[in-house]
Amino acid sequence: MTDVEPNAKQRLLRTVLDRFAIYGDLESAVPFGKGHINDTFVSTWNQGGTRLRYTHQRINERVFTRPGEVMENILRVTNHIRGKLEGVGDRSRRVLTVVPAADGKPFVRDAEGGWWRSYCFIENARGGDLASSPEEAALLGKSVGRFQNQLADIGGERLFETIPGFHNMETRYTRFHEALQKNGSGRAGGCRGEIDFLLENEKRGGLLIRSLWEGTIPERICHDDTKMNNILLDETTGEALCVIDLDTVMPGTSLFDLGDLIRSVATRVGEDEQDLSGAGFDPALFRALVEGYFSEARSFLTPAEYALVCESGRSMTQIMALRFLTDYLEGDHYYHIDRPLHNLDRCRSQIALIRSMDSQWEEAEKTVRELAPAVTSENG
Ligand code: ADP
Ligand code: GN1
Ligand code: MG
Repeated sequence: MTDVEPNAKQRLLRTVLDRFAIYGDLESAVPFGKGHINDTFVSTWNQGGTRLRYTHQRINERVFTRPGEVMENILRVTNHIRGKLEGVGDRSRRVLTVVPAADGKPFVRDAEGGWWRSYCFIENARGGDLASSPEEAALLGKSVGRFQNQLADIGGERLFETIPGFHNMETRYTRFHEALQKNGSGRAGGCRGEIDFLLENEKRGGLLIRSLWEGTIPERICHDDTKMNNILLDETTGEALCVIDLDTVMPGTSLFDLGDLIRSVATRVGEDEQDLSGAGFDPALFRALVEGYFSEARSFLTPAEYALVCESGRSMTQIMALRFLTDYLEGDHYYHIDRPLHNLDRCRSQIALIRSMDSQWEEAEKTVRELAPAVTSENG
């Protein structure tokens, strides 16, 4: 919510919540989670003596300029996955459930024109910022491979591109160059090393998107924001339960998702870490992650996709370094930040990860060759 005082915020939230088709008495509604983009809240209701929780999000309209299209995509995707989970006992913990408004729409518009949506809260689940073991990394990889697999046959109209050019390295660089030239925040002088690193890597970073444009790798429905924190794990069993944060599900390449997983899972420190002494690429987590992902994605991956696995990790790490630094140079308008240098710190952690990937490149390529199954002619 915008610059309104806390009580007004609470009042606005309650008016919005009243308009969803949720029964019972509202007990509380509080901010929740660590997402960088939307405003997320969790509410607790007493429904005939049983306590139930829901998630509510005000969609960030500076980022998603067509929220109606975002919700259309999300409904199609969640309905399709739900169909695949027919007969699975805790289906509503394995796919997000959109709670409609009282008028049947999948959103509510507030008095300021804001767009709100609600989901059933997935209980007894947690997100995370760092993989705790290779076993966990494997489960995370498997969950994203499964997610892509579930959506492979969605059919119908092409999904909306909710952020056009989201992972387009070339337009991201254009914006970076503009930010550098303007230097509106006056911060460029203090991050010359990071700027130079990104400039040196500009051409290589475009390999993934160019492969997609040239048709070397196929277009697929992908999630586009598969950092670890967007996958909920079962608190009790540790199983990767549900891929959430579906605003960016749209056509892209499978490697955007695998690359973002490599960036956030096969790493020794999280993107927010300021002490980079222990930073680096973790080959054991990488092996487990990729093996878990392949176990689900082998039915569709092509040789050209296998060949770009390591490059996908490097490229997605680079695009995040670039976006964090661009936001820093532009004055921190995009990502939620907790401290003045937060975006610069994030850029630094990503660059440290790329340097470490580069120093272990051959070994990582060898791992992929060992794990990639002999690809059948249908996939090739
Ligand atoms: P953002 O786009 O801002 O990252 P997310 O959709 O990722 O927003 O939601 C922010 C956080 O809220 C998630 O990381 C997760 O911890 C929590 N969350 C979102 N939806 C649910 C849900 N249905 N059940 C439980 N937790 C949720
Ligand atoms: C944002 O929404 P969230 O916090 O899950 C961003 C991703 C970045 C990520 C970095 C729509 O993800 O692209 O990788 O921050 N999402 C959007 O933490 O820009
Ligand atoms: Mg998120």
